[in-house]
This record gives sequence, C-alpha cells and structure tokens, in this order.
Amino acid sequence: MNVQRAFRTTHLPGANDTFAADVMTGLAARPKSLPPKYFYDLQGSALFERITELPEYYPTRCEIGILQDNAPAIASMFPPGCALIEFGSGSSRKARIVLSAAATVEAYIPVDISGDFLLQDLAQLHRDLPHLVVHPLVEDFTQKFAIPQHLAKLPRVGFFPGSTIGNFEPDEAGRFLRHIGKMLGAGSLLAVGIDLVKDEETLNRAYNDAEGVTARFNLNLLTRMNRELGADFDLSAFKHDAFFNSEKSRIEMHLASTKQQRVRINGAAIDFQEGETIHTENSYKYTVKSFRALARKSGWSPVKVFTDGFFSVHVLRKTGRG
Ligand code: SAH
Ligand code: AVI
Repeated sequence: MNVQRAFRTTHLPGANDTFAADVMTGLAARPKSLPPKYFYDLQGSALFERITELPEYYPTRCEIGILQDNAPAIASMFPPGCALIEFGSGSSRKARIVLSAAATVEAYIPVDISGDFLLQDLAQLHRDLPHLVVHPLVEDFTQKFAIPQHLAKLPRVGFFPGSTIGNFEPDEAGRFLRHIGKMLGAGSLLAVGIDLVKDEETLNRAYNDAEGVTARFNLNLLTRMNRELGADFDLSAFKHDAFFNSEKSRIEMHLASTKQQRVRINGAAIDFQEGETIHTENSYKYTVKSFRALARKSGWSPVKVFTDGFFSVHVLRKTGRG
C-alpha cells in the first residue's frame, strides 16, 4: 500500500529554511549548539531505531516492558471514543501496545517531524487495527498545529513516550507541558515516559555503545548539513562525545572537532578550534519526584506512575490551573 496516498497528511511548510536559519544561529553561538530535532531525517530516524535495539540502550526495552505490563490499566483511564495524540511517534511501536489494549480509542494521531519515516509503519498498524482512524501529522510539535476538523470534537488523550521530553531544558519541558495542556484541554489525560536518574556507568554506556551506532546517529547531523545545506563538513575530523553531567542530571552529546578547521555552510565560514564542540543534545534524567514536581508546576496533576526502577510512565491529568 502506498502510505502517502493511504493517509491524508499535513506537511511542514518551509522546513528547510528553518533548518538553515537554526544551523546558522546555533553555529554562531558560543558554545556552538544545534537543536536535537534535526537528528531525525529518514537516515537519523532509522539510526534511532537501531539504537533502541542496542544492548546498552535500556530505555526502550524498559518502557516497552512497563507498557506491556500496564497497558490495560492505562487504557482503562481513557474516555471512550477518544483520539490518542502521540508527540514524536517515530515507529509508533509503543502506541501499538497501548492501542491494542484500548478498543474504544477512535482515532490515533501520530505527530512527527520525520515525515518519510512516520508514514512507513502506519499501513501495517491500520491493517492490524482496522477500526481505528489513523491520521498522521508531519509537524514540529513545539509549534501550534491543527487537529483535523473531522476529529476535533473527540475527547483527547496525549501520549509522549521515549523520554523525548528529556531532550528539552527543564523550563522548556514545563512550557511544553503547558502547551500540550492547552491543546488537549482541561480534564484530559497525558501518558508520558521519563527516563530515571541511575548509576553513571549505565547512563554513560547507553550513549556510548560498543557498535558505534549512537556515534553515527550524532555524526548524521553533519551528513544532513552537507546534503541539505551544501556544507562541507569532513566527518572524519569530528568525533562523538557523550557523558553524564551529574550536576545538571543530564547526558550531554557533542561533536568534537579533532583539529583546527574551517567549514563552509551556505557561503559562510565557520571556524573550529581543536577540541571545540557542537553541543547536539541533552537528555535530562529525572526522579519520579522531580518529574511530578515539574508536571504539577506546569498545570498537570499526577494520577499514577508505573516504573521498573529504571524508567517510568506517568499518567497525568490536566488541572484547571494554568
Ligand atoms: N516515541 C518514539 C520515538 C522517540 S525518538 C519512541 O519512544 O521510541 C524522538 C522522536 O520525536 C523522533 O521520531 C523524532 O522525529 C521526533 N521529534 C523530535 N523532535 C520533534 C519535534 N520538534 N516535532 C515533532 N517530532 C519531533
Ligand atoms: C529521543 N531521545 C529521548 C533519545 C535520548 O535518549 O535522549 C535520543 C537519543 N540520543 C542518543 N541516543 C538516543
């Protein structure tokens, strides 16, 4: 089945202009940085899927285990006839677990910036759950986007797995929770996956796998700038650097220049000192308590948490307060 034709979708307008502008801003800043959402072109999304299979990358396995054990309990909290809106759905593998236990969900609206990847697995989901209306949206979820008119009246439940919220700064995460709250409406539910603080060795291993897949995922940002923005990054002159910053409770990922060099992008010259890095991602780790405090501060009240000690899935309800 041609998924492009099978589903009506909305596409990001002028996405490449935004990419170029964000790259120029990020590389002009000191320290240099790039927003992690740009990891996810078709190749980056495929590499992320390979990360989820790595023995060192525990978060996906842990969250899937939690969802498999608790999907009926989670689904029993959903209002009948609701629309499940997933933020950053990727392969939709986790939604499939929840949806299979939630026969009364009427529509599934996966939202992802990685358009080609998003559409890949949905035809199979549609075949497996034929009663379900599936309406993918290719959108940047940090921006306002419209729920399709024919689904707009359904009660809304949010799903934000993967600890993707950990890729925001904590104050941005709070603003994002508020933004989701406005979009879902008072009284609505949100199920959100949060990776937990744990021993540094486990954390460091998860972002420095032996096979080097995470390094390729990180370096793919350079490949993407070369292809889409005509940059001339020499991939052999940058190396993956990831470590746990315990003071900030986050994994930091960087691309470190192995020598002094000049890179050209869009006609501009960007200079790197030896050892200088581009900060490409933060992945904040919370405790159950610290995430609940963030949720409360951002207009959500904790209903229930499911955890295996490594990872947690929180069910929150939108309070009346902002
Ligand atoms: N939910 C999946 C995928 C997590 S990877 C899981 O738990 O395994 C993060 C996903 O969020 C990717 O699919 C990426 O394309 C998407 N994403 C990241 N930033 C985004 C943004 N600003 N808007 C929309 N999607 C985004
Ligand atoms: C999507 N996000 C939560 C992943 C994480 O763990 O921060 C992305 C990732 N980066 C390196 N490995 C995986």
